[in-house]
Amino acid sequence: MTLPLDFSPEVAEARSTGRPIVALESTIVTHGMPWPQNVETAEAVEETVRAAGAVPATLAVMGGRLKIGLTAETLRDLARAENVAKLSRADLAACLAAGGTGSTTVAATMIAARAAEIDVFATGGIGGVHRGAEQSFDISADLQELAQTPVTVVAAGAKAILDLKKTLEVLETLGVPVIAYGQNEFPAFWSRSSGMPAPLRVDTARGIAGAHLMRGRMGIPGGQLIANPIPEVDEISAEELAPVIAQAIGEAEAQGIASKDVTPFLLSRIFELTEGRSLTSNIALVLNNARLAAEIAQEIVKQRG
Ligand code: PSU
Repeated sequence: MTLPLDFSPEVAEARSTGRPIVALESTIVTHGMPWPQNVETAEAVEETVRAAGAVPATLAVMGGRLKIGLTAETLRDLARAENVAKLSRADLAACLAAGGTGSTTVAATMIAARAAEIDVFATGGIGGVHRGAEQSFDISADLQELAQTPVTVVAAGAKAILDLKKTLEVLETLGVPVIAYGQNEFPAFWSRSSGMPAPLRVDTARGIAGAHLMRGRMGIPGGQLIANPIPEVDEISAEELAPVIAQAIGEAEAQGIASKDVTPFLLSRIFELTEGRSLTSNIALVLNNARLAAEIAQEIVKQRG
């Protein structure tokens, strides 16, 4: 039985001509940003990938089909829809089998990208170990996915709402290469600095592509996390954000927000508490990641020969 994959005309064309493709996720659209900035950002991210010389493939599940590349109209419908399922490794197959619709998180997008033979994926920030995980056990499935699925994920680090130290520890345990791009420090999503060194540093797309291909040749399962710091002009300092994040987390606890709802709740509260500045930064960092992902995708095509 073949997989229920539908390639958009643009992606199908890129596949047949061997052009570089960058996968993009859809949970950031349905759960990560408010309307209409969510669709505006998704369109700008696709344009950025094109301008940087690759082809964008935004992934989502629609009516039991895994869409590899969405039309502008479908993207708009998805961005506007309410109560869309947020799919991860655990529920992606069940949703497809039931003919359902849902957006893909980092974990689900990695699985889908691999099924569609796409090597590189750009997002904002991966999920990770939530603060207080020693009590709640709340750890994103994104980390396990990075350990299993051979896709290079470009993100601005892990979201600063998380416990970044524990997130790095788990990534180390799982053997996931965490590569900071162009700096020694692991970036903290809205800020360039987390106070923690990244385990690895690579300064070129060429080097990142080379490491990706070497892992494949060696048969090492799993992907790479490329931690690309937000541009300086767009960052919000960690000191400024700390009390805002603490307040949002306090409210989430008081309201009993749990599991998949935690990250969307925190992002939306931080948006309100910073009067929209966190969203402006989030958009800037996603565009920055899209550019780097397009360069890496091109390098992979070049080096594969
Ligand atoms: N990047 C963003 N905003 C987001 C996400 C990434 O800038 O909303 C999404 C991704 O889909 C990621 C998810 O997989 O947040 C993490 O959710 P959780 O912590 O529930 O695993």
